Amino acid sequence: MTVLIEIKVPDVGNVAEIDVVEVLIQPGDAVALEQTVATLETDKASMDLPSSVAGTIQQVYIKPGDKVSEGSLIATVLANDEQAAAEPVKQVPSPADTQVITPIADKAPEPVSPPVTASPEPAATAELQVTDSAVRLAHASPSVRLFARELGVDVTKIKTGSGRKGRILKDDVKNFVKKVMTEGIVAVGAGIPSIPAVDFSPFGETEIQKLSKIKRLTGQNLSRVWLNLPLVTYHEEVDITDMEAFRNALNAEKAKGELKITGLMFIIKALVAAMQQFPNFNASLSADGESLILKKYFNIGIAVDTPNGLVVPVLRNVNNKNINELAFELAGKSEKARLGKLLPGDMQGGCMTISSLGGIGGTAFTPIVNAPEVAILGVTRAKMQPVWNGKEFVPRLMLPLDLTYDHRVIDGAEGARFMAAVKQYLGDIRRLLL
Ligand code: CAO
Repeated sequence: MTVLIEIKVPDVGNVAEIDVVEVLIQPGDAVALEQTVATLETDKASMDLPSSVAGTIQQVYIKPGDKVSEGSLIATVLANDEQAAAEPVKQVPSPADTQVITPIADKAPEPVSPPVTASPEPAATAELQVTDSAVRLAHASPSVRLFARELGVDVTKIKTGSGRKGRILKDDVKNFVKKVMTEGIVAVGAGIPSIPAVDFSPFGETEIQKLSKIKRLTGQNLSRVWLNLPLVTYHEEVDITDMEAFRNALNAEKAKGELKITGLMFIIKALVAAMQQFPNFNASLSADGESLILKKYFNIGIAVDTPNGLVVPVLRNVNNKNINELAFELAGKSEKARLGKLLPGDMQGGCMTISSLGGIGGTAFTPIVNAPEVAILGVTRAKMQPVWNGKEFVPRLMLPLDLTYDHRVIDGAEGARFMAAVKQYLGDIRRLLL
């Protein structure tokens, strides 16, 4: 038994006239399921009509340039045996059958005026599965769609084409791929949509200023970290009244012009003492995320603000250096940084970073980990505060600290214990000698 199936224009959403752009079949052609048989075009979109039946084209009723509408007959297909078996209606007997229902060859409808289907039941008509709204279809020819498919591009993601009526051309597909490859380094892996470009001119005058190379590289690195690491920031306040008294006494002993000690040197020492106590903070996660690489050296990166952007020179073997040596080394490296003279080696090998904004101000912030390190310490401005000592409020100099850590490596409790240790060291710097 053979089944004759009619391919008709489906409901494309109240469009009176649809242009036939391309006809891709002719009588006698074998047609596969989902194979495009024609391209139609409305004012708003172009649509490929995939065949929902596999078989042999028996008759074609349209040609390019024709105008059709919903229900117009496109072609008739003699369905293959498997489909014929599944098709309950509109059966056409094979030559061996005696009971002729529809003599296909004789009764084929005239191409110019497609007949109403002999079998009105929906199951008898293999209408093309386009979509229920032409507006949602991408405006591209079958060859462009094929090209896009070969490159793994979903054409519906290309919003408008550069062809007539916004038709998507091969070049649009190529440009789309180029855009994804250049912008996608950061965003596409995570499937994050990019921020759309905005024309600011309606709002006022603007000026374009190129970002420095340092800013561009820092930006890429920070975005990568932000997207890859689950970051937690923990805030703490540390009483540095005694430490500050000692620091002032030290500086008072210095001759005029001699390098002064800032509180940062004590923070560096306290940080390393806490890292020795909590080795997970002096570590990096292996690339496969399966193990922790514990470091036996203590190098601290210091974020330095320069006219060209942020750079992070590294102070090496901090555990073996005293406060004066650290002050001298940081002064030299931050000067080099501001003059743009740091060498790559000056910025490598850090174990943990300190970002100190204390000289500027602030009460708290959330620094971003300098991966592959697992934590960073933020510092903002110390200020006198009334602190309850059990009997009375006393004025104490309180230093706000912010610890951001990679939660894959550091647990919340571990982070809090680490900061409690830093607090203890800075609260009583004699403990650094223990
Ligand atoms: N609270 C109060 N005062 C502070 C302080 C704090 N937490 N930290 C520093 N100060 C004081 C210093 O004692 C110094 O005072 P005097 O002028 O009276 O001596 C003054 O602020 C300036 O200090 P400094 O910034 O020159 O020195 P530092 O050792 O504290 O910091 C450095 C050195 C290189 C870290 C710093 O100059 C710098 O560049 N900071 C910016 C880092 C940055 O941009 N981080 C952001 C990264 S995230 O985008």
